[in-house]
Amino acid sequence: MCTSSVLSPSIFMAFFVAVGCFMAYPEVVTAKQAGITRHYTFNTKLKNITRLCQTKSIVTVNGKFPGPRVVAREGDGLVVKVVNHVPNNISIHWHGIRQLRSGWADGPSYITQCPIQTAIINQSLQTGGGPNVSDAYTFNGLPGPLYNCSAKANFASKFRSLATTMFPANVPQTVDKKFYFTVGLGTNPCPKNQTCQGPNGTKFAASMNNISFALPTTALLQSYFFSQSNGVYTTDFPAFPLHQVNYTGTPPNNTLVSNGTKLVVIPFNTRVEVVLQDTSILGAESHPLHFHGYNFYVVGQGFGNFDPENDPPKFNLVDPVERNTIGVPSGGWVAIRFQADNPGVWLMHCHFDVHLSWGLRMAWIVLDGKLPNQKLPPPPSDLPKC
Ligand SMILES: [Cu+2]
Repeated sequence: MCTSSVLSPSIFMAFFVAVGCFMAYPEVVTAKQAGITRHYTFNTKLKNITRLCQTKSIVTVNGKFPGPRVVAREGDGLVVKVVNHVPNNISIHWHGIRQLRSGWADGPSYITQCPIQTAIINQSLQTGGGPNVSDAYTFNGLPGPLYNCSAKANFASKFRSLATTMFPANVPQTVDKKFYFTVGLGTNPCPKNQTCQGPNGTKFAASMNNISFALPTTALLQSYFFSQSNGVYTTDFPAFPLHQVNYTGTPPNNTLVSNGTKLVVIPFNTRVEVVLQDTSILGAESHPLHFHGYNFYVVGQGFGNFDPENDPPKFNLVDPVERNTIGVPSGGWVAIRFQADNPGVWLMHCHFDVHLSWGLRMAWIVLDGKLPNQKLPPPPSDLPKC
């Protein structure tokens, strides 16, 4: 589980579900058993936790950090009742659950739902400060022994899919639509009568294709479903950067980003390729990009700028790893492929809290297919209100 205080004023929590017996009994993967429904209650509350010789008040579930284990068997239903005892708004997202046609339960605030409002009436703890940057990213609530160490040898890059009949790698061999997204840092002008801490007195920003994502005040999925996009979002997120430069070379003098709530629209079942390109603007950095609603295949990666002539022939279309989060290499690129078989509105974002809050995110609209089971169902009656 990881917790973060990023989507100020709401808190975004990501959980990992332990699928019980998956490893011990691989036959559950193929044996389609009728699932049961399991009920959990999550009371989010602040608790003092000591890590790295510091004690901090952090958001916990049921007073536990790491959070409680959620156990389920494949095919089970899970009902998690979240009661928010923290003074901030909160939303909960599940990594590893694809949310097939269930985007209403995906979690990210103002993308697929409005956040869960606080059950605390007196909001006296509002500090008005900027985003809190995490001191450390943790596994099971503990920072690693080599914190601040950036290992160059990437063991995980050697992983492959099994690509067997039982565990196939359904990599799109051809694609219908190609995208090239830059990911990186930039600046926004400092508002008048304010002092800013960013480069040359500006405000730090982060962007995809130089667009820093502006969060709407109503949830995108709702606006889309009820055809009320007017004034909420536009569908003109560019497939390529509008200004082409040497993304990993000497950075341009103008580091300004543009700001907007721009989305990409694709038809159901489109076979998509996205090349995510890091930029050296205000420093090259690795960005862990997470895509909601989908798993994708990592078909290629490299350093420097992606070469559309010479890199694609080297793609692995046979047994690439299937992921929902991928690190865009610092000063490099990564190419992913997926088939858009899950209708809805899906967030794609850097998982570094500070980059996310600076706008390193965008969203995809995947349209309904023709068949009844290819359409996004209506929202549940208990969807949180803004
Ligand atoms: Cu990032």
